[in-house]
Amino acid sequence: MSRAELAETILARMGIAGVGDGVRDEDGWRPGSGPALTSTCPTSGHELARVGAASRDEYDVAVEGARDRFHEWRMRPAPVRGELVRALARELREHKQALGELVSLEMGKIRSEGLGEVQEMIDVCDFAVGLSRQLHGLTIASERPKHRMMEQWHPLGPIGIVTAFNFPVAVWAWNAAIAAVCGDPCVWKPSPRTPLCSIATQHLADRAMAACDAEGVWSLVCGGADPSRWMAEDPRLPLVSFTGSTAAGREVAAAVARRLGRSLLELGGNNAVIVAEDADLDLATRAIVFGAVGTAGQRCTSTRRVFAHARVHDELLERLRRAYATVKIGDPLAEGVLMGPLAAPSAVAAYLAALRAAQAQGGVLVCGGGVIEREGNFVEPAIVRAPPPDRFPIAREETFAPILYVFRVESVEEAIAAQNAVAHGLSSAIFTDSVRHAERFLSPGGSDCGIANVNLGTSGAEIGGAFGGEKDTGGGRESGSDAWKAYMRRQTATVNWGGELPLAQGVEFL
Ligand code: UN1
Repeated sequence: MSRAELAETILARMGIAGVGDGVRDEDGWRPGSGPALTSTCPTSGHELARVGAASRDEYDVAVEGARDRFHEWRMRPAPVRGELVRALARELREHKQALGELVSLEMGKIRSEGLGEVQEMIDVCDFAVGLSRQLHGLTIASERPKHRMMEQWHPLGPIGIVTAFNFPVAVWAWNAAIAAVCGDPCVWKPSPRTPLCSIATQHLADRAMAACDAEGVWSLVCGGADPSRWMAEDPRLPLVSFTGSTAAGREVAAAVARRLGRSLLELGGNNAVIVAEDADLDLATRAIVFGAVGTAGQRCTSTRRVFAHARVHDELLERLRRAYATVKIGDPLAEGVLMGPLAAPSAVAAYLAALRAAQAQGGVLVCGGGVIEREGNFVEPAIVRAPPPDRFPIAREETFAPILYVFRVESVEEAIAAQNAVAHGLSSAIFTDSVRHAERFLSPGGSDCGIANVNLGTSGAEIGGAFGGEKDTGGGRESGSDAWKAYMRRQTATVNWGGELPLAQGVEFL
């Protein structure tokens, strides 16, 4: 069976036929009349499908549809809005296997990670359904007699969601599930590399919307950079949630800021693991291998750097080398495979260029470094023994590939400083059995990242916490905790239930 036929078979299992249409608005599916997108299988290099991207007019229709729906949706009680998300979770549970396999096929992550991605969607839906009964404000003591002051959270408006290839469906769900219960319809612009995943997900969303009389809450506009720019510049979208590169995020943020809109940015990371002298090396090794090799190093949370204490450095490096030798590379849907292909030939080129730079700057290749001779974008996961960080600028860059730089340090203090000395600030971890080291790492002068873990790796966060990071990661927070507040507008409301009109600050007037 060809890969394109396999895609068709998986989609058929989900009850989906004919996936050329790249636009889904309030009125249904349309073949986008913008430039066609080609979905290419990273495992074979063969075409999976062609999808028509949205033209500007089609994009406008989708945004107008979301606007129309907003006026009704914001007035539905939040727990009733939650029913839509519950219906989506039902669809996702039913089709978890097929959608997970489609993610593997089109994006290249292994089956278990594809299924994990769909599970992450289900989890955030469950969270959002509960949240729909918990969207709460404060009551605040008023200085004026017989006055009540309170804070309420209202729906914000239609929002734009731009997602990346590496989590082609989960990141939409983080935004779309929370936004929907917050009262905001969403227009989704997925990565041009993974249109099939987004089309399949939208079909499941269609069924949930049909069951809840909610057409137009979730719509889809496939496309490349154009629809992202349209969203960024579009005053009809008070919030744009953008996941992608720091360079692209900067453009989006600037364009959104020019119109005084809100952006929620999730722009990658350069994540480190610190291994202290008293670390459990077994745990550390497993966590580092999953962090660096999982998803072929193409998570924004992937582990890219290790700072190992001199006392454990050599042993850790040896354990990593041995563990890397057991990693089976190949078809991400095949049994036992732990690493699939990179997304595209350009990613293979970036991998090779980074390794060339690493070696030119004094890094020593411990293992990997080669391109695998077969169809598709396969490389070997690489470990590089790194010279001191100030002489090794390549490690300050995020290369979306399975390359791990291992540094030798003399203290946790030195490791924390080196860990923080990069532009990004997404995820971080320390392996230690010392309370002092752990607390030092978690203190205000410790890790400067949005995520800081003790005795677990940098990737694979759960949805219950707020997800995101600082500095060049963009500062946004998505998913759990109170990340919902980004999708709502805050209103301070004061009610005078007395017969006088006292003014605040004791001002006398009239
Ligand atoms: C991403 O790579 O864009 O924490 C998201 C993780 C996943 C999400 C990654 N839950 O690795």
